[in-house]
Amino acid sequence: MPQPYYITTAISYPNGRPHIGHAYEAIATDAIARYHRLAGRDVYFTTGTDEHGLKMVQAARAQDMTPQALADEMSNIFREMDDALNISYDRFIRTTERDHYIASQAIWRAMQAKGDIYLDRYEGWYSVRDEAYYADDELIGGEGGEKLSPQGTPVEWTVEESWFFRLSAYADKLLAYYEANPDFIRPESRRNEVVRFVEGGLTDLSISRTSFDWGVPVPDAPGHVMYVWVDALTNYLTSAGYPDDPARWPADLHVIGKDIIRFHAVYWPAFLMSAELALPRQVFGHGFLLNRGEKMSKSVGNVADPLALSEAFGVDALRYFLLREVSFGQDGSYSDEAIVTRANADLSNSFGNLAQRTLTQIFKNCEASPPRINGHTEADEALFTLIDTIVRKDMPAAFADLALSQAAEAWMQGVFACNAYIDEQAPWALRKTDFARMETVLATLYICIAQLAVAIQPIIPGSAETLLDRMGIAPELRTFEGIAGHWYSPLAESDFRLAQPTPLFPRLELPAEPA
Ligand code: ME8
Repeated sequence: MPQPYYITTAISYPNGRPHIGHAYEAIATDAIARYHRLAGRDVYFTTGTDEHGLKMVQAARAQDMTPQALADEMSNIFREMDDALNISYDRFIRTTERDHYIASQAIWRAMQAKGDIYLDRYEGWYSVRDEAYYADDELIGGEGGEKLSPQGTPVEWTVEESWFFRLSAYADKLLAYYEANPDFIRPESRRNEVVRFVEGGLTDLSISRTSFDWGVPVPDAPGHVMYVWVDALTNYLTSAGYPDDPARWPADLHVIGKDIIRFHAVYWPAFLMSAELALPRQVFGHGFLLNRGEKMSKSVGNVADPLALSEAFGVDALRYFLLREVSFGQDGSYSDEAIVTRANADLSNSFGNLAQRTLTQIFKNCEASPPRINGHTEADEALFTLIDTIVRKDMPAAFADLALSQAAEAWMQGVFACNAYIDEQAPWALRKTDFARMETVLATLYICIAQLAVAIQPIIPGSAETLLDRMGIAPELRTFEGIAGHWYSPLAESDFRLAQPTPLFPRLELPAEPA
């Protein structure tokens, strides 16, 4: 039985169109999911939209729509973005779906049965944008002296009757859990931030609202809907089949942005402990994407549309750029120039050119059929050994450790080595002097290129597939282990013939208008 692996993104607020930060999270999570599939696991990958809460009510009102209509329209656009970016999700969950109401009410009842939920009055500073209450000493001053949340969003003094969750009872249990599971929160900087926050003591959490009705109804409490974060976090359980058959639970990895680490690494495990459910194995807080080093904001007008970027540059150029350029866990910056420069250097000039040169020579000189190896030299052996190490050791280890940019970097080392080998061996010159040696050189490159194409599938799945199809590589060979051990035999069927090769990654130009 393959080992199960359950991975999730955060679920996005569909109060507006997706931005590049949403695309980044989906792409990074997809690469990890695809890596685990290649490594033979039974992967279950979920993403979706978080449709309740005051933020949705207000965004809908501003556009004279119902929250449901806004959610329907925007959720579709998020799903279209995922499809356009080749995101291999197994379920796209919407929190307005029926099974999600059932799951949210079930976890509520479980926490209530534990004695962790009580009714009280709430007064505090509430940020609609963050959908969160803040303590007075957490607030910061704005430019005009107004009070702002730690995220810099406006807050309002709010008073309401509310159900509370006894979060204060969980501080010690959480700290013990972090201690016993040092990898629960990553990267290290996020873990330290969470531990410091919990060590400061936890206050009980207001978990219902009476001022609007766009949410999951609290069981047996007319007039109360759940605080949006209670139902939002529960999406991971809903998708796992909770409460009837939570066979997919617990999650192996929640991939989220650094701004919502507290919800996932403090509130969520406390809810789960209260409901006596298993905790996710890991929460990874990735960094933020900045536009040329600046925060994206609608008012500045520098919010890039991921669909426009992928249309302008190609899905795989965008995916490769984001995963190669941004060290996973750190903030990163993007610009049209940076995408074009990186994609041209690595994909067009290095890998694409290597494949094009090799396949064209096989097409022209070997009757379009991948040649056999006729004996081998030390140089061939050295290249094989290097590519084998990269494909079977370095890249899987980097992916498994969520070091996505390192996986891409290791791959590029392999591409460079192949390019150095082709220049040194000069198969075009051997054609007249030593045909058998030319065949060996081209066969060696053919095998190495197939290996590199297999290993890079998590990052650029579409282009890797196109190349592997063109090269006649059978589907069962397209895994880390499947591709290994074929050094001296051609990988394609003997009657396979290459078509006339065309460039896999045409060189990109900067668009006249920014994408
Ligand atoms: O937070 N760069 O939704 P959301 C990188 N519904 N990542 C970014 C980003 C940026 N500039 N901006 C946002 C929510 N993100 C909640 C989550 S989960 C149970 C509920 C990330 O639409 C952000 O950190 O504001 C989050 O992980 C995801 O995009 C959705 O953000």
